[in-house]
Amino acid sequence: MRLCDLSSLASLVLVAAALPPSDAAAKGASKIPSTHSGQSNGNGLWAHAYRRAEKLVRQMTLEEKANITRGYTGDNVCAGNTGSVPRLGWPGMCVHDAGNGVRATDLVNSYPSGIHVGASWDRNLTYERGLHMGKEFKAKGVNVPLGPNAGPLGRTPLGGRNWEGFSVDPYLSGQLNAETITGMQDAGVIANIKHFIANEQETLRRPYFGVEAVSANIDDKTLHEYYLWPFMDSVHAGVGSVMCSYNRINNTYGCMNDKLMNGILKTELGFRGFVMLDWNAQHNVQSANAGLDMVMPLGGSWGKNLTDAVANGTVSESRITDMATRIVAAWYLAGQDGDSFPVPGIGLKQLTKPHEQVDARDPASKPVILEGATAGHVLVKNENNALPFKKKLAMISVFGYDATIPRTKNTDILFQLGYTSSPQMAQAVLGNEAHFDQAAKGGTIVTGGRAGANAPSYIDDPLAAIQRRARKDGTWVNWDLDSSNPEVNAASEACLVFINAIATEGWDREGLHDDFSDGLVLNVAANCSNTIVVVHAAGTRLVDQWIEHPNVTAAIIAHLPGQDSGRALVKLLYGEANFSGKLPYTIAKNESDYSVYTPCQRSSPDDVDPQCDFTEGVYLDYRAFDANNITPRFEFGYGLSYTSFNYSALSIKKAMDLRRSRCGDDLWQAAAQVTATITNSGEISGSEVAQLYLAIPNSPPKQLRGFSKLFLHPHGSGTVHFGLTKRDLSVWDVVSQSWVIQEGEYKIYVGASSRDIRLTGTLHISRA
Ligand SMILES: *[C@@H]1O[C@H](CO)[C@@H](O)[C@H](O)[C@H]1NC(C)=O
Ligand SMILES: *[C@@H]1O[C@H](CO)[C@@H](O)[C@H](O)[C@H]1NC(C)=O
Ligand SMILES: *[C@@H]1O[C@H](CO)[C@@H](O)[C@H](O)[C@H]1NC(C)=O
Ligand SMILES: *[C@@H]1O[C@H](CO)[C@@H](O)[C@H](O)[C@H]1NC(C)=O
Ligand SMILES: *[C@@H]1O[C@H](CO)[C@@H](O)[C@H](O)[C@H]1NC(C)=O
Ligand SMILES: *[C@@H]1O[C@H](CO)[C@@H](O)[C@H](O)[C@H]1NC(C)=O
Ligand SMILES: *[C@@H]1O[C@H](CO)[C@@H](O)[C@H](O)[C@H]1NC(C)=O
Ligand SMILES: *[C@@H]1O[C@H](CO)[C@@H](O)[C@H](O)[C@H]1NC(C)=O
Ligand SMILES: *[C@@H]1O[C@H](CO)[C@@H](O)[C@H](O)[C@H]1NC(C)=O
Ligand SMILES: CC(=O)N[C@H]1CO[C@H](CO)[C@@H](O)[C@@H]1O
Repeated sequence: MRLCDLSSLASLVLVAAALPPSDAAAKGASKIPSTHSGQSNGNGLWAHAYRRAEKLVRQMTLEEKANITRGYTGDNVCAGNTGSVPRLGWPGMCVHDAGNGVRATDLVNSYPSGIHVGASWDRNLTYERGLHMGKEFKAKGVNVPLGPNAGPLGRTPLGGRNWEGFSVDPYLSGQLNAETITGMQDAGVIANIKHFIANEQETLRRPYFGVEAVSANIDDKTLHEYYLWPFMDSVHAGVGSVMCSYNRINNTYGCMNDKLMNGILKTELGFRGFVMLDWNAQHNVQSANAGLDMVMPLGGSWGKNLTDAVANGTVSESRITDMATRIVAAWYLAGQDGDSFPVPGIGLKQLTKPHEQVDARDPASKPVILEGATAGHVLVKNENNALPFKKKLAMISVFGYDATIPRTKNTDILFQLGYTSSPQMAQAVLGNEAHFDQAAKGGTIVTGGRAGANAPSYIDDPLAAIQRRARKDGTWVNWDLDSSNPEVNAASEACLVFINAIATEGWDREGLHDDFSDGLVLNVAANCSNTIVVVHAAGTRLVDQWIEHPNVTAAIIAHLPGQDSGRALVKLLYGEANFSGKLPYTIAKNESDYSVYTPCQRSSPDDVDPQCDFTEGVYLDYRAFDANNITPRFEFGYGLSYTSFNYSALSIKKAMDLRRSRCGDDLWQAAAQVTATITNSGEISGSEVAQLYLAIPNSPPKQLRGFSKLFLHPHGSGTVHFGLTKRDLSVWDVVSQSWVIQEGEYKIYVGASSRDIRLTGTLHISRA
């Protein structure tokens, strides 16, 4: 990944100006704090892993090499098991779901889901979550956890899997995916970034009944600047494996796509690990030539076909050697060769049969789970000092199906017993057999459905946590979780209404709000002047039916907190913890405000070749709201706090070496350093997520290119640092097939959200 400007970047000069001018230039020279991500692309580590892998693979026969590129049924419930090489003692690998903890087993923890982590904008917590989840996968004998997720990003807000990823914004997604990958691989497992690429909808995601999967038709510039961007960060972070996707891109299936797997991923990005098939995705023996390295879940005749293909010259033996080497190199990279790695799949036995208890939980992960649960809550409305509560409430009322625990924790046992892909399956996964439409009405949700989900140790639900607090404070608690028009005790000091919006792999959502839940909120608000709405949301959830109601004094988008949901919420309600989450997507006033709303459909009932043209380019979410001048309800990056923050002293310093930029330079080299001073101007301590948006010439009005989270005591101040790399300033040039920095004026915006800009400056890039 190199920078290349054919029109002689050598003579470009960068001039920085902060407006208004500030005296903070001296401070601006301070070093960008190191984060876990982006330390290196692991080149040194890969080189070492490759030397060892080549040595081992050299001893394998063709049949043995082909054997480790395919799946087998094991005596476990791993989503897949690779072949092994018993003759050389290579044990094979267990590959397994996924997103917020180890799926389909017991004695594990349920961490906040991707969207919740995205709302935290917290690099450190994201790394810690990856590390602690990774350790649980390792303890269970999982070599390759099937995550994290950089696609779907969320082209349509209805996307059934958007919640598995961190954000619709490629920069935020890329940063948090890199942290997660580094954390997981530091724990000794091989991260798997998925789904490569443009897996943006569940509708028509796979070929069925003679209808091909949808073809995502994306131009080269959009591909690079949007959908590929977080995969670049993932490769840079040294990710060991990539999962190719079910859909077609420009009419060629993801797992058969030479241009994407060989051309872009392995050659352009320099990915050195292995590409794994999404389960039963379209492929053939030519897929090996196109860059596919491993087939899942079962190989069937794949291994034999590969060896036959070598015999008849369709696939070269060196390609098979490369496939095996990539797989074994990733295994060495993660340190799985030593004695410390358990027998693959050891902790993933059928739960309904006698099995050893393999407890993967480490008490050290408790603060990571609780802080993670807290950090992804976003306060979007707070009037009349509704929150935080004063120390003791005399009476509180709780309403809504989402306040309490589902009746059954049957989570993944049903999955193991062979439940198939259906909405009923999703209900079962969530313990919500009773209802499934847009809301899961059988109980609180702490995750979305299917492959991205896992079973929690326990669910600390909101009502249980409220009751614990009530015992301490002597609060009288009323509740009615069933009625859509409940009676309200007029002496209630606060009425909490819990609703949700569910989503699951396999289906796109039918809408972004449901009448039952909205009606419930309105009915409570009609009779309670302090109505506080809590929305557990597996994706974007519109609030316009009630957000302006004068009795709705506060609203919290609580996302998908994982098993510590209730405890985290109650700490926030009572001010023991302080809101700092910000939306990693835009909440519109109306569905029709999104530049893309509906997933692509077949053009007619006879259409067997569905096409989806990504004609909107990079104009999605806030990029489109900004460009089209549409006022959202709550913009990207928005979130309230119990305190307030002042921004001052913007400083923009060019990195000395930009002047000397040449074709071939490292894209990750520093181009400019931006700093600002943030002051907690309120009376409550709290964290602020300061955001940097860049206006790149010939691009959307603003694009996120930096964020920094800072904890401040009342009246305290601190400096936020944003390091802009050459890549951050670049656009993809289709003609030269390279990243280029254009001449011109680059506006720099630093603020509390994408529309709450507090400081503005410019970078001028011009010929010397
Ligand atoms: C291929 O892998 C399977 C499953 O691990 C193993 O049983 C078999 O012996 C392997 N075949 C060879 C040729 O090593
Ligand atoms: C898809 O087609 C567009 C339009 O021809 C082209 O710009 C782009 O490079 C193609 N991408 C892939 C991966 O084939
Ligand atoms: C192997 O080849 C046969 C014959 O071409 C084909 O039917 C089968 O699907 C192939 N198996 C795999 C796993 O690709
Ligand atoms: C070579 O073998 C592969 C695997 O059996 C098969 O798919 C392919 O059609 C064969 N090609 C030729 C030219 O025989
Ligand atoms: C990172 O997060 C962990 C876990 O929450 C915490 O213990 C640690 O202090 C944090 N480190 C920094 C530098 O914030
Ligand atoms: C607000 O709640 C009070 C009851 O506490 C009720 O009298 C009033 O009508 C409500 N306001 C609206 C606009 O519904
Ligand atoms: C969006 O507008 C349509 C048509 O006016 C309306 O039916 C719908 O309720 C609106 N959605 C929201 C969330 O207000
Ligand atoms: C913060 O900014 C506001 C408005 O700009 C100003 O009134 C206030 O004095 C500032 N507070 C601090 C601590 O700088
Ligand atoms: C939240 O703010 C309150 C009031 O300043 C403070 O007592 C508490 O320690 C803060 N909690 C956290 C987790 O920062
Ligand atoms: C149970 C109860 O008091 N419901 C009332 C809520 O408010 C509406 C509108 O004011 C009344 O019609 C209900 O009777």
